[in-house]
Amino acid sequence: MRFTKMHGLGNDYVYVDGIAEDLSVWDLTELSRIVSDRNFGVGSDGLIVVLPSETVDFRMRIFNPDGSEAEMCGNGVRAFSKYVFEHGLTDKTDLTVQTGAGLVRPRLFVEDGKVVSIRVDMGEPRLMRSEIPMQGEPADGQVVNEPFVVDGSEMHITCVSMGNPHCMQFVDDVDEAPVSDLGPRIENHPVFPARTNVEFIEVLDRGQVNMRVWERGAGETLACGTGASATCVACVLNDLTDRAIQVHLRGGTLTIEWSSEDGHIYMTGPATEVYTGELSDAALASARVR
Ligand code: ZDR
Repeated sequence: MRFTKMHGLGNDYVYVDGIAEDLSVWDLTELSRIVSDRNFGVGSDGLIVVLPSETVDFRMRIFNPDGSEAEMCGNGVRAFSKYVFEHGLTDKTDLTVQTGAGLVRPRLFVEDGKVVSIRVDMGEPRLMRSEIPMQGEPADGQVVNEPFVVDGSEMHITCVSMGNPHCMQFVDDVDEAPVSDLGPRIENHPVFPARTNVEFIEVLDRGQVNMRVWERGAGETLACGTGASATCVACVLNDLTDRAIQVHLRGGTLTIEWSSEDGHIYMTGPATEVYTGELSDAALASARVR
């Protein structure tokens, strides 16, 4: 199986072209566990599969390193767009991609045949508690700066869905934030029936924040595009920043805008191809279904 390793700000994924490869012989859950493993596999924050779509340009599926399938991935969809353009699957620079979170629309900025930056219309954030999804009342209300206790630790959380769930809190200093301690406990807390991604945000000024993320099914990663998008929404809902901000992540910076015109989130940032390789049958043996 051929694959391509790509990343957006160090949030890295193994890409497999499901248009060229017959993926029906593979269990994609197990395949993601294998390729994501940094010792026994390629090493990544998950597996992304490029698929044809009957209605729009392409379909993207994303699997976490633990094998769970997620709805959407912001860094992943930027790298996906670069992949399909530079590997000759399309010559369009305005794409529509079907994801588990609905349609997203990447715009590619190309110089000398290379995609140097991608701006993605991520659609509208979903703010209702039931849409996160999160248990509690009122199901049709927003979760903004709500008191929350995990194993005796008290905090205030703001929750937003970008098609995938995000639970955010504001901290004084992201370097001191208990990401690997609280992250997994919030991720797996029973009030989040689909589990959740967890973000720690330090507001620098009305136009910039630092953010660290604990990703559902993956652990701490260097960056998260849907998390940065949700962060912008959380900052605006708490009146801590303007609607267009720079989100500084461990792996670099994303520009996020929550448009007051159409209510959509626009995420802008780079993507990088690292290498293309071939996985051996022996490494993939446990993922073969026929
Ligand atoms: C896939 C994900 N771990 C989840 O389960 O929702 C979220 C990852 C999002 C990804 N890093 C991004 O949006 O860039």
